[in-house]
Amino acid sequence: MDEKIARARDAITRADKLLVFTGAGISKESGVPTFREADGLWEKFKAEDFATLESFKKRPQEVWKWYRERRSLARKAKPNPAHIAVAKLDRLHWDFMIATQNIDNLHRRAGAKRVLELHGNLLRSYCLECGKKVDESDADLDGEVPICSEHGCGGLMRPDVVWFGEYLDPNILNEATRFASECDCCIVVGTSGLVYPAAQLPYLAKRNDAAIIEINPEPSAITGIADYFFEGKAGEMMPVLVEHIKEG
Ligand code: BJW
Ligand code: ZN
Repeated sequence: MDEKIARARDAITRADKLLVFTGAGISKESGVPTFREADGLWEKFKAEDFATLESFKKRPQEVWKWYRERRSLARKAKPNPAHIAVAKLDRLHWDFMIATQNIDNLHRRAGAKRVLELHGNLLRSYCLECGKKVDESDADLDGEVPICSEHGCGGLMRPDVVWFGEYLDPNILNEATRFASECDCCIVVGTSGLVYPAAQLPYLAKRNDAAIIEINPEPSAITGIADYFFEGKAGEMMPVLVEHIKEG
């Protein structure tokens, strides 16, 4: 194990271009639930009832209630040692990027600056009619479905997240794709690797001969291409990997 840790650390330190790709598992130790585990969100809430535009248009009140609860949880949650270790890499590494599928804002709250939010941000909303974006406070009217405040618009506001069947922001996806295709080390933390196009990022990195390091308590769809798989919790393993890498 120690030898494996040393080699993985070495791959991180030597990398000219370093990508960290994260999923819900990195925030689990902060109390934010994952999706596809036995106690995950999709166990209680059907994805097609809560994470599609069609369901939102049919039942905006119910979908908003779900997102408000998740907002409140995300606001109360604190970055855990894994987010903090990733933010340390952001400070130390000159050519670095986090591509996260998470919408909980915890990477930024841990101090990371270079973050690509592939699936949006829970704390923002946008208008279905005119596209106006607002932060949480503007759209957080108690219990009501928020309506656009743009003069004369009155459109329905929706959470600024990517639902199934929706395109990811092309600028963000392109930047993540380019970065992954050029990186020489990719650390994959806490994702089942089942949701596309995000899940293609480690494969693009692998195609560029990048070292793939994965942290997950369970094997994922990505484990097959991992050079170093650390079977464990992000909050325990990530700080170990980043230990000894010196702050500048
Ligand atoms: C720990 C831990 C600890 C536990 N430490 N780890 C190609 C092939 C097949 C299908 C498709 C394809 N291309 C597109 C699709 C369709 C679809 C898709 O991928 N479906 C698959 C599920 C089959 N993709 C889309 O629809 C995407 N859009 C798109 O492709 O547009 C083009 C298009 C347009 C029109 C028609 C067709 C295509 C959009 C996907 C959007 C995903 N949105 C969600 C919801 C976001 C909003 C919200 O949260 O409400 O994003 S779904 C959900 O899954 C969320 C997550 O970001 C995403 C990924 O989940 P993640 O993070 O991997 O979590 P889990 O729960 O799956 O895994 C957690 C992991 O953590 C586990 O492995 C645990 O073991 C581990 N863990 N504790 C470390 N302590
Ligand atoms: Zn509007």
